[in-house]
Amino acid sequence: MYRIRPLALEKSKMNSIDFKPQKNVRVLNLPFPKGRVISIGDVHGCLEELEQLLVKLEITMEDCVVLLGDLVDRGPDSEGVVQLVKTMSQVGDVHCVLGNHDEKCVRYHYHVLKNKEDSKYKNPMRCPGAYNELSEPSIEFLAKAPHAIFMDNKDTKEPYSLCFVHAGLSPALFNQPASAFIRNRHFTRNVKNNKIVPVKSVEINDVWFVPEGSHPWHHFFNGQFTVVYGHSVYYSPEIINNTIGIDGGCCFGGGCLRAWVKPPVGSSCFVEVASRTAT
Ligand SMILES: [Mn+2]
Repeated sequence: MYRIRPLALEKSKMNSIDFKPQKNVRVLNLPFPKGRVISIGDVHGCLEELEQLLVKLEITMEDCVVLLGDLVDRGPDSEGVVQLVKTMSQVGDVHCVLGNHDEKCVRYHYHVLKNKEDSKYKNPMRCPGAYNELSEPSIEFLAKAPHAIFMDNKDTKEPYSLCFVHAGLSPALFNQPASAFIRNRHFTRNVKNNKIVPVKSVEINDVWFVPEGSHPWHHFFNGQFTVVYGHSVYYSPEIINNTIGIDGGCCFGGGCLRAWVKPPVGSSCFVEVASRTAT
């Protein structure tokens, strides 16, 4: 049986900038493509919207497509989305970073496999929503997804380097643990030592609350490259401090599935399809 390590060790090659990933962080370095760089926000099982967006984008073999993770959960067809992305990645320059919902299914599966080996082993997790919909090959595909994808503009004519992550980068700490790439949200400045530290948000009746004086991670970001991320829903693109948040909340009613499109020359733009889910 295929063994899945939730966070497999892989040596990173991301040394050319001030970014030293920890050893269980998977970083994929990609060259800038000949064609466009196209990044797509959280799909969350919304297969129809993904298909519609791909048609609208008229993707060619020269384009590089990066999905920002959270392919699964919430929407109607998690397995269909993973299968489509997997097939695309086998034929074209198509990649996907790991999202927190994807990682949860992978981690749950790890415990299921341990339980199969030893029936006394108790799975400590609750079964994630999408887990029972997913085939084992799909879970294996998600398990291999990198935490970050980096395109270095060194020795190219590109004006900036690009980093793709699901949730974000710790503003003052690039050397962040694997879980931060897929869960980062709010930070605050610690008044005692002036350090920027993550804060916990609390969910009450579907509304998330954060302590006063905390801000999304990208408000503190000062990296010398552009970060494109998903995870936090913005009904119009969130562009601050070299960061671009593109999750349009497709799986929630009234949102959209959004792509950020950077052509080889000229300005970038956004392409959207409306969410099919009613509000
Ligand atoms: Mn997420």
